[in-house]
Amino acid sequence: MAITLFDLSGKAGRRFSPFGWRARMALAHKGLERDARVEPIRFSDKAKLAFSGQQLVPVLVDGDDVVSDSWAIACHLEAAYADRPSLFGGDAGRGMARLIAAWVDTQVHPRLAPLIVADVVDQIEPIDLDYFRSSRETRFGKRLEEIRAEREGRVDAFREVLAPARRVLGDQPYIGGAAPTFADYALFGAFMWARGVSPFRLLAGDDPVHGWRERLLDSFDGMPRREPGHPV
Ligand SMILES: N[C@@H](CCC(=O)N[C@@H](CS)C(=O)NCC(=O)O)C(=O)O
Repeated sequence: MAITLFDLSGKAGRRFSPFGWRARMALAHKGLERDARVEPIRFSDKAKLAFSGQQLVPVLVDGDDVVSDSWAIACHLEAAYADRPSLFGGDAGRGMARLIAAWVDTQVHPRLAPLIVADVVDQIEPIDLDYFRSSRETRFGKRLEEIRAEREGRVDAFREVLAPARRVLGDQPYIGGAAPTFADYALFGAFMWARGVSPFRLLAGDDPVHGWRERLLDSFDGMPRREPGHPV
């Protein structure tokens, strides 16, 4: 069955959506990423998503199924490709992956966004610049340049919010245990967003989260590392 992933796209097709990365890693986990067609969606292209009944990427089209929202995409893949490696490791794992995704959405992304959002303008097409600047300056209540100027003072808060992951990853290679699950991809998406747009250094080299990120960059034959991005 033909699979298409509608994913956010910047300059030269650079893919940096954290939620797009969750979906992309989930496809890779199921062995489907290589053959999936990618439909790049710029911020100004969102009318192309009208068929999905909403305006956000990622959207997965799998045969007759149209699935939007990265969590719904993971659940769809888990059900539709149940004979392939599990994304959750059962119902209990699914519940915990959902908690991790919710933690990333509500705690990690809000602390990460101010560190990197101003750099997105260098990675998007000119046609998207006005929309991006005005939507983000409204969201943050200040100019992108002001947000960037404050980031050195905010990086500690970002590192602190990773404390639960740091404690676990000091003892085991992945949040999922010996191998990654969707819980790992939920957090990893945040780092792929950052890597795709910003040279700002987020993690110290001796942070267990740094080592975990390295392992995931090398996963699936280095697929994430091959994506253009800043050194991390
Ligand atoms: N809950 C959704 C969130 C999707 C989302 O926020 N996507 C962003 C890209 S990271 C988007 O489409 N933004 C469009 C915009 O900002 O105009 C998911 O998990 O997929």
